[in-house]
Amino acid sequence: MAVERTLSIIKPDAVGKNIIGKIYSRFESNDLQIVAAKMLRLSDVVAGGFYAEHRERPFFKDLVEFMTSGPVVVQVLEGEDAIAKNRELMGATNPQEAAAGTIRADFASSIDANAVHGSDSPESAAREIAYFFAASEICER
Ligand code: RTP
Ligand code: MG
Repeated sequence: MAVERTLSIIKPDAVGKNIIGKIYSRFESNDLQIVAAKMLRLSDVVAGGFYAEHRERPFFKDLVEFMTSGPVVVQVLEGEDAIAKNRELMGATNPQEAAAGTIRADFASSIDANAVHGSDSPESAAREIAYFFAASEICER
């Protein structure tokens, strides 16, 4: 296993539920370190560009509408096997299918309002980290 970085987003539903800290605790207690973080409101253009791979999917419009409905918290997580580990902590996309004890099983209410995003491959992680952070905004730990 190698030390990796992955891009994580706490989505508007979870920010609205005031559970940023609870989600950060999941990362920290599983040896993922937060090496960059910011809160922001995504515009349609920024949310659409982030999810560009889904542009032709039927849920794209709802996805962009949801991601722009309130502030999000965006962070870079670093640790051993960080990309797969974060996906495991998140659970399945649909919270009803997410394993017990995962972030989505515990905090998400629907496939749209599913609390968190996490990069799904090294290529996505590199692209998504660069989408939100300049190299100077990522802190060595
Ligand atoms: P994410 O990208 O947000 O981490 O989620 P994911 O990898 O688990 O799921 P992905 O397939 O990349 O889909 C991105 C987001 O689009 C919404 N979605 N809705 N209605 C649907 O069938 C559907 N499928 C996906 C979800 O909010 C998902 O997180
Ligand atoms: Mg995805």
